[in-house]
Amino acid sequence: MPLVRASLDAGVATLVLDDPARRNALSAALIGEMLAAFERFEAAKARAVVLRAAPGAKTWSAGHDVKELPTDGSDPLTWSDPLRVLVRRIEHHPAPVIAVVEGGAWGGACELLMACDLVLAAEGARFAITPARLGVPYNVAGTLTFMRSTPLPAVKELLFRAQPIDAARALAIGMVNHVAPAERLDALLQEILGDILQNAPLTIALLKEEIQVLAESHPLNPEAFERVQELRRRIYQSDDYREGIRSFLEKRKPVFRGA
Ligand code: YXS
Repeated sequence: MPLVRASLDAGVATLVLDDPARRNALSAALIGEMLAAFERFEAAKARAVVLRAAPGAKTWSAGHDVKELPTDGSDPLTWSDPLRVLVRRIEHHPAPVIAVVEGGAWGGACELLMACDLVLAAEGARFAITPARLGVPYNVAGTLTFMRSTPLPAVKELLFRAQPIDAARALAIGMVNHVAPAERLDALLQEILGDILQNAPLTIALLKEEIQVLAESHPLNPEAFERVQELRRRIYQSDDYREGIRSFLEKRKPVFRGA
């Protein structure tokens, strides 16, 4: 049973997350199907990609598949982690990726949205960035994705509180481009696609890549990077990290002890 539905119509690709039983958790299997779809979209020279869940979904995506987060002391968010691969694929896809969000976007799903070029949210959509809720030491590139798309005070509040915010608040802090009633989202999407499809695709692809390259250009001292990686290692090898994952699997609140 496919976990995503991919289609291409009049130059516009659509990718629908379709694993409702697991609330569209970004498992390696689901992400593998998304990556294959992006390859097909690029080969077909799709002028835009629309990324959405099934209309009316209560959860857009529950984020990284918690059941795939390692508790053996290895880094849970490495360069080759499927979510990291997907974020980079979207950031460098040579056409606009437009997310249409209904329901909740949790944790890594928020990073996925921030990697998209535009985000259209239904009024009932909610957004939560949750590493602190699970005790996960988010990785440097992922944190930079958050920082690039939302002002620091808002990012810190989202990260420290790990609580969902509504679409109005997400719009106010610049996390999403537009908020509309769910029944108006498709009309808004068509308006935006209509403008994009009238413009030069090569120029749009170049502008997107220029912005990405400039946004990624970050003078990070190797010593500082290694120090942060050491801090992360202490966390993913901590009791708190194991407790965070265990509490999720046991469907109970975590008890963090700072060790
Ligand atoms: O118990 P069964 O087998 O029916 O499965 C349940 C959940 O275990 C499963 N599920 C997930 N499985 C793996 N990874 C997930 N992230 C995940 N989320 C849910 O889906 C089945 C239905 O879940 P249930 O009963 O809770 O559904 P609900 O409708 O009552 O609630 C939907 C949610 C999304 C509000 C709830 O499932 C939830 O809070 N999920 C976790 C959201 C979250 O904290 N995501 C962050 C994942 S970790 C991540 O993205 C980053 C690494 S980080 O943490 O650093 O941001």
